[in-house]
Amino acid sequence: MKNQGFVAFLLLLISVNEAKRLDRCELTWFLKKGDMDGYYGTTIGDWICLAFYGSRFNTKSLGGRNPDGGRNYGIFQINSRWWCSTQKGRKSNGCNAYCGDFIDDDIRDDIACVKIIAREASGLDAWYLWRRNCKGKNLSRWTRGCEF
Ligand SMILES: *[C@@H]1O[C@H](CO)[C@@H](O)[C@H](O)[C@H]1NC(C)=O
Ligand SMILES: [Ca+2]
Repeated sequence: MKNQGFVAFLLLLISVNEAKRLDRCELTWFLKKGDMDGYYGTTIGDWICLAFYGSRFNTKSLGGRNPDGGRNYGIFQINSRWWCSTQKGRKSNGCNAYCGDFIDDDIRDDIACVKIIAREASGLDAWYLWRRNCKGKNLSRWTRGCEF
């Protein structure tokens, strides 16, 4: 695990600065680590693009009420109507998760959940934000310059 030092470094940076906003390359690193590159036909660029338009990379982003009654949580804007429970401490819905865990600084569980969503929906079509802003676009700029 030669990357462990780097993770510790990132976590330290995050906690020291109480930063809620990841930078684009940090997010790329977490996505690659989560094996998101090519996952159900998706690319890293798709996920970065979604995170940008959904939250501006803010891990604590919480959206307003959706027409379906849910709210969108965190950097990937996960909808509580379908994927997590808003009841404190209770884990339920598609990701068997508590929505509050999607607005903390640790995005690994968020990534695990969006993988479930991508698997069930065969990609990112579940996200209106992605369909409107990212689908069919040239996404190379989202990962440019981010090599680890
Ligand atoms: C996407 O844009 C980049 C740079 O802007 C370009 O090099 C690349 O060829 C484009 N890809 C496609 C499929 O158009
Ligand atoms: Ca989280």
